[in-house]
Amino acid sequence: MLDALKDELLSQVNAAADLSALDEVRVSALGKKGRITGFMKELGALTPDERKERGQALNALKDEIAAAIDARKADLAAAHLKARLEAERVDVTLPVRPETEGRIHPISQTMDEMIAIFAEMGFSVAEGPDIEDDFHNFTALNFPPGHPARDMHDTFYLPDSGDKKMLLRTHTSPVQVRTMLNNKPPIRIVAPGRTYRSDYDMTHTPMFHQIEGLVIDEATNMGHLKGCLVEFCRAFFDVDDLPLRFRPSFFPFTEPSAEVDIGCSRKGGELKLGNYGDWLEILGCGMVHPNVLEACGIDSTRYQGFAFGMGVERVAMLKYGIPDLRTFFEADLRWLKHYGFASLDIPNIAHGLTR
Ligand code: 2U9
Repeated sequence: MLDALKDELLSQVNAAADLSALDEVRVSALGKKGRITGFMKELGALTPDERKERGQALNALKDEIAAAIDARKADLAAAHLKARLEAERVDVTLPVRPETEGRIHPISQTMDEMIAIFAEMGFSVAEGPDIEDDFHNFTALNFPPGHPARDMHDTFYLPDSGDKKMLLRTHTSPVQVRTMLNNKPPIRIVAPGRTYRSDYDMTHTPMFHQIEGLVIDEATNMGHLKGCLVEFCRAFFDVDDLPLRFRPSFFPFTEPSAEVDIGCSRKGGELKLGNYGDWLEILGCGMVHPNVLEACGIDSTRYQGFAFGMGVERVAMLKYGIPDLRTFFEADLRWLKHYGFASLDIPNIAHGLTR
């Protein structure tokens, strides 16, 4: 009779398809109300001789079933692991999935190129807030009261919030003002960033980018200004003999002031940069006005310096042949794919500004 039970239990153990089915077999055989346990309980009613013989047989059966359960458990665990390894296998030899690769916007690329050139000359990069107050954007820069740039039509003013009139900076010059107020000369910085003017047509967008430079020291003069800008333009446009022309101009914050043209040719409707007799305006500059130095806490009898500014979109369009200003801000992925730059192509004077 125990032989029949043994065969039945062993076939149940071997038929158990998973760990929970196997546990059910264990409970039904060896649990508190299990069949083998049931026979064990009946031993008390037997004579000592019968009990000894029956007890040994039941113990042997119990051990055998328990061992069969353990063996089946190990088999199931191994099969489970094998199935997982099969299902979760990673083929490391597969080629990588094609990732959509981002591009660097021409504005960022152009600013990085300019910064690389100025960094090589010893300039540091300075930054400041886009939201400014009237003092840092206008007053400290010698804009007289009633100057048209202060007009609502030219500047984005924030809703009146009490003591200070806040606005979106119309140039990055307030960054230089803050630098002068917080640092002692010598100062040698460039300030790249977003600027805002209430303007929208073919050649103006309400937000655009500038990079401005400022050098303040005891004997800084216009020769330094010229040398710096000649070096910059030749490196940036990659034309070794690029001629520059300084035309007298006016800005409230510089005296004397100049606008700078670079040599070009427009023959056949095609623009070429170089010594061809024609001229193209590229940036503005001048010697920092003594009123500006004083407003920024610098002794104008001891220090003087030069400043310059240029529009990033304008030079990016020129250098990379981008015909329409407004496309810069349309976030058109096809445009960015065409005009954008590879993300690891970091501008560097030694290795070329772009590959
Ligand atoms: C301080 C003192 C002087 C910055 C300067 C220009 C000339 C200039 C324009 C070029 C095209 C702005 O983007 S644009 O419209 N800029 O012509 N900017 S000098 O002079 C400064 C700046 C800060 C404290």
